[in-house]
Amino acid sequence: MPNNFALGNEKPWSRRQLLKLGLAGAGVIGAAGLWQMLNLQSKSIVKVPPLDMEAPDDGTNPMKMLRDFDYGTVKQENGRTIREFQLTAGTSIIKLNSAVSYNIWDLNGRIPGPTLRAKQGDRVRVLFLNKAGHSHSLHFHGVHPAEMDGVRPISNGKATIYEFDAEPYGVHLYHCHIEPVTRHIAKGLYGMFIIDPPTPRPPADEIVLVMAGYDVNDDGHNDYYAFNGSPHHYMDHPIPIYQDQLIRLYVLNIIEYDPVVTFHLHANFFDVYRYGMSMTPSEKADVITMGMAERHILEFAFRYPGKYMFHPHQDAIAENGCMGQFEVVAQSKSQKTVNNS
Ligand SMILES: [Cu+2]
Repeated sequence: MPNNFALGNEKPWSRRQLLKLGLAGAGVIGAAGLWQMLNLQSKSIVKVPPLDMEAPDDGTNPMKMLRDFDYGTVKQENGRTIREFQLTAGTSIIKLNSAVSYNIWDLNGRIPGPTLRAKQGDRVRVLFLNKAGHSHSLHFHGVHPAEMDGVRPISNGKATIYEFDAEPYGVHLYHCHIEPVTRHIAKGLYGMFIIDPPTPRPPADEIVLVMAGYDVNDDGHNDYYAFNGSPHHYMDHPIPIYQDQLIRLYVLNIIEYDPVVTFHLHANFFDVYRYGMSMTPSEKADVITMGMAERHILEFAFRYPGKYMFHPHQDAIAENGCMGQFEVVAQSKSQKTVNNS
């Protein structure tokens, strides 16, 4: 295992450590940095209502996760643009409700792990440090050489580097691939991996929703379900969005034990970009069926203010936590004018 090495407890990894590993680049912001800047600028004309950031007291923060994208650190090395990410696996306890707590494996202290975001053609470098007590790995969906497939165990206290070109564009995911994989995923080691197309999509309020399940008594059946880690959070704290604002949902189904779920949006229809691998929608729907690890871009805007639910149409799954709502906030005429200018 030539790619393994032990690291100390420093966080974030120091420049000295990276230099030792030959990982410190020139730090020049090139085309990829510019793309990221333009991406963020185009978002500035998108209207996003203020967020109620009240978080559960266990370290999860579903409100922050909605619009939180990790673009990594951009570097230039030998004429190539590198996008470098750091992911550390750890352990933590989350509260599923006022009575039930659950031990999970996390990535960078959160469940799901960070939403990593690159542009097609970037060189992606992921520094993975395992501090979660068992052997783990990170397997990325996408196209890459066999040695970067992330199925080799990285034991506790060890680190490795996954490096590959970001292709093809779309909504992908990453997850631990150590057996039993079902358990390693269900305990929390997963996240979304977005590769943006060469020409950016139109400006929109972009939101991440990851559906997951929790089997707290280890009987092979989920007892609770969640969007972005916390059961029922978006029911109790609706996601504010603006009326007539284009919403771009990145939705991932990472629910283990249930072979398939649906995603249903109330009082609306959405354009479906399957796997995010197209610039034109394949269909319009208000329910989409998603097998394990399926993920799509769903786009819509709400015509009328008010609260609207979203959930899998398997009601038992919804009722046990995988349920939330949007709160559509009316835009004043002046705001609309600004938005359309
Ligand atoms: Cu694992």
